[in-house]
Amino acid sequence: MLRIAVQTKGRLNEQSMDLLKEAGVTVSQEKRKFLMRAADFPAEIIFLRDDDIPQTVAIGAADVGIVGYNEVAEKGLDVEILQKLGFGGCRLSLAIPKTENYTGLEYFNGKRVATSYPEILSRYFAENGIEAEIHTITGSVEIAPTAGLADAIFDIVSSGGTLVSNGLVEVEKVVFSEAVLIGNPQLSAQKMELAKKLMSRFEAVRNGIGKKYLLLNIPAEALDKAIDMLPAMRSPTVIPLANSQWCSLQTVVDEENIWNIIENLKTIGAEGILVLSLDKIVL
Ligand code: PRT
Ligand code: ZN
Repeated sequence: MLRIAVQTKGRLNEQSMDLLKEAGVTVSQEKRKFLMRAADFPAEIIFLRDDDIPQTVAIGAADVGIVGYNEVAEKGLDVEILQKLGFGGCRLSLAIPKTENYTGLEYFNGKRVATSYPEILSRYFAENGIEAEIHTITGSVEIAPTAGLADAIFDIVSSGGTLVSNGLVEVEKVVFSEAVLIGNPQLSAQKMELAKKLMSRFEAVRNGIGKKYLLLNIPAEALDKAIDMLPAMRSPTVIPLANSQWCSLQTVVDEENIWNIIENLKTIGAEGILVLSLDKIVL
């Protein structure tokens, strides 16, 4: 049995639960409890605040967890990063009031910087020879300069809208983050087996994102041209049809190119084009 830590609520909860569900690890959404057994995989899900996930995994109270890399980097605990999960993308950046004239990193010498990530920031300043005062704040860091509590902030940025609405400008992007699967470094062989199974399912789900399955009929004489138009994962599947002058082509394509590909294929005689949704790709 693998115990998986997931954020109770907040930005990563929904996508973590969706990913688990797509990977065949489902719990009842109706009566949610702190600890829930999955119906279809030997796992249980423990719901926690994201700040507590690295420690819970480090001490082995959970075997693996889904959490932002920023939390893992800040806590500096003994956990393994098993897999990047491709959602929850953001960065930890330094920002200053937009009325200030930014002269480079040395600007921060002697300044007061408010943050919820003091460890990452003090490491970064130390590496770059900057001596600043770090003020640890939990909660709305972005209001600290206006409130007179700090000269600058070091905080999570994604769209940048929060900075703009607080009159701040991002001047240094320090750490790029996304949701990651972390694991206890001393997992038993049996738990490691389950964690690996989970990782390969996650990968299959991610491989399917933004992809479509394309099926079409093409005159045999245009087959080579059609294959050239298709960026297949290996090479497209070609199936002869009862009418020997035609064949069927099947392949996976990127969703964003789908209309160009279809229009190009039509110019060389493709017919009966089907575009199918695709859930998972196991490579
Ligand atoms: O209650 P709990 O402690 O579990 O949650 P939390 O409130 O500490 O974290 P939560 O749910 O806000 O975020 C969880 C994780 O999502 C973070 O640790 C990051 O890994 C990731 N993430 C991705 C973000 C953002 N994007 C993000 N934009 N976390 C926070 N923000 C904040 C940002 O600081 C800003 O104040 O959202 C605001 C909007 O950002 P902009 O730049 O889009 O305006
Ligand atoms: Zn938190």
